[in-house]
Amino acid sequence: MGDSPGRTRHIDALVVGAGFGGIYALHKLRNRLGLDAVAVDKAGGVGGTWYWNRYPGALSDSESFVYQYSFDRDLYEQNPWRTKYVTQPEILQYLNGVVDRYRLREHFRFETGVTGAEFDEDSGTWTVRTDRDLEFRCRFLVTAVGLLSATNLPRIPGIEDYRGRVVHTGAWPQDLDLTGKRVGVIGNGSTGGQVITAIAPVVEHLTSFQRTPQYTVPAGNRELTAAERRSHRENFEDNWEQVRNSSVAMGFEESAVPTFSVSAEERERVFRRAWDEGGGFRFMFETFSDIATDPAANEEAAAFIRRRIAEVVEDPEVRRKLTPTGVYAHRPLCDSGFYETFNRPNVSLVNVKETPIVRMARDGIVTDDGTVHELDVLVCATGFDAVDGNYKRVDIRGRDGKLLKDSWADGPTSYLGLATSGFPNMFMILGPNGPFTNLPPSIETQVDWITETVRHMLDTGISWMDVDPETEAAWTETCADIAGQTLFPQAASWIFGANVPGKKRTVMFYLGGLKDYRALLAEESSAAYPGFAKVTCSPVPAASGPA
Ligand code: FAD
Ligand code: NA7
Repeated sequence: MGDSPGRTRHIDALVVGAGFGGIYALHKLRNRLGLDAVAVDKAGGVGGTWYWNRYPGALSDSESFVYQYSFDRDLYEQNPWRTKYVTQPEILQYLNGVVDRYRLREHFRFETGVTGAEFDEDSGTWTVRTDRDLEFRCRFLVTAVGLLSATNLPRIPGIEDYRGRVVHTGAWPQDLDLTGKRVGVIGNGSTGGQVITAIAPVVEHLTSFQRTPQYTVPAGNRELTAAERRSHRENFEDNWEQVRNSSVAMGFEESAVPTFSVSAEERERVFRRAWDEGGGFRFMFETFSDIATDPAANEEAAAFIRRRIAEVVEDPEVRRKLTPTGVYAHRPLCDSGFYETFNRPNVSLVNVKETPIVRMARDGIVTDDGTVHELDVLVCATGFDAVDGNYKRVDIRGRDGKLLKDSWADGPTSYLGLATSGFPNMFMILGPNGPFTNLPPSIETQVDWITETVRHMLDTGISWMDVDPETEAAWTETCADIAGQTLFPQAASWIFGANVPGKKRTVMFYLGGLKDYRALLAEESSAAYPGFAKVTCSPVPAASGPA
């Protein structure tokens, strides 16, 4: 883009992030509103999650026909995905194709991290600093910084003495080949499950360090039949209508049948069919209506999975360590042979609650029974400082110089996951207390709403809009109320910020489903944004205006 060092670029809108959210936001702001919009990402290219997470086995757990954009039927029809789920290289290629198709590439700046942003009330503009000796002055700041993006690394004493390599799955080095190596993997969530299953056949030895056993069901990945692919294309409108009018937006009808309204034999049949067909969300939400809300129903599903583990895992001690006992209330997982992997002779399992990691030595991990687990590479599949992690790493100052970090000291909040009080014209994609769903349809919903809101401001001469603090507090309460009606808060997961040491446990999602969420957004915009204070500066700062 030919920016000279130290230059301030005056633009209409800055988008931060080049994942699903940032790409679509840039497309809408430039190609629909005709704004001078630029996007930056600290990554070296497009893709967000799918740029960073290049670990072996990286795969979507949303089904491919809904893990993509729906805003352009032609784009959808040209998409060549042939399997039930999609791999990281395929998604990365798809997103690069989207960027080229809509002529967006020249408007991205990569390897450019945003370090700070400050809002000026008088001019109604944001000044955004980067690590590149380049700053932006813009009216609209759209943050698409990712909710599973800021990596969470375990703090292990002596890590600096270790002479092997330490990697996080969310920052996977492109040159790493694990073939024939002794590899340790800390973590057994969605990512840990994928990487363990993928690398076990190629490494010399794999040691899996697990803190909490997980419930996971088969993914059932397979080639889609020609009839399925045709049906996805031909039923485009109906499928996406169904997705937008569902709760988790995964492309299936959520069950309305309570677990105990059917006989024990029927329950077994339904669970068995879901197990054989595959899919974590299907197992939790397509089988019965109350697995995520009723403890007894939840236990029925959990017991079914425990019985399958007992059938699969041969060694009684390994089986005991792999078998979860608590509530089934993490983000539902699916896998490509996770439990079977622990029958391999080159795979061992350490339960780090029973035998904690005490330190790292030159050659590997030392556990408190005195064992040195010798490792050439340590893989941390330890997840993310989810939702607000990337916001806390940037110095964002809103009205009266207030720091976002301080504003969120008791946990991140927002109105509708889109905006937070005191930070006018900063629109978040997948901000705190946004919908908990398959994410592309929620991202599209939010970007469409942001685009219409910006259009409204341009049309009506509003300079900036700021969420009313009471509206935000009410939304936080709504999200807490809904979460409280589910079993999800009972599991210590990233959904509630419970996975990072020292992080305050709090509600971070709207669990009311995409259908209701979309209705709330429509209400807010059709009533001319009652949840926001609106200010007109004099003179109104110039923007390019709608094309
Ligand atoms: P991201 O794709 O995370 O992009 C955010 C970008 O912002 C990053 O590239 C980052 O570098 C950049 N950024 C952050 N801070 C700054 C800064 N200060 N300056 C500059 N750039 C910055 N969701 C599903 O719905 N289904 C799935 O199957 C699924 N599978 C997943 C598998 C993995 C391994 C992971 C980690 C996540 C998965 N997700 C899944 C969630 C996934 O993150 C979303 O689906 C989606 O990709 C999010 O897009 P995004 O654009 O909002 O954020
Ligand atoms: P998750 O789901 O947060 O899983 C992280 C895993 O790492 C989990 O097993 C954790 O155990 C474990 N962990 C984290 N820190 C430690 C330490 N310090 N010691 C031992 N074990 C640790 O992250 P993922 O990347 O798997 O998945 C995140 C989302 O991305 C997923 O839901 C998909 O949407 C894609 P714990 O359970 O906390 O005891």
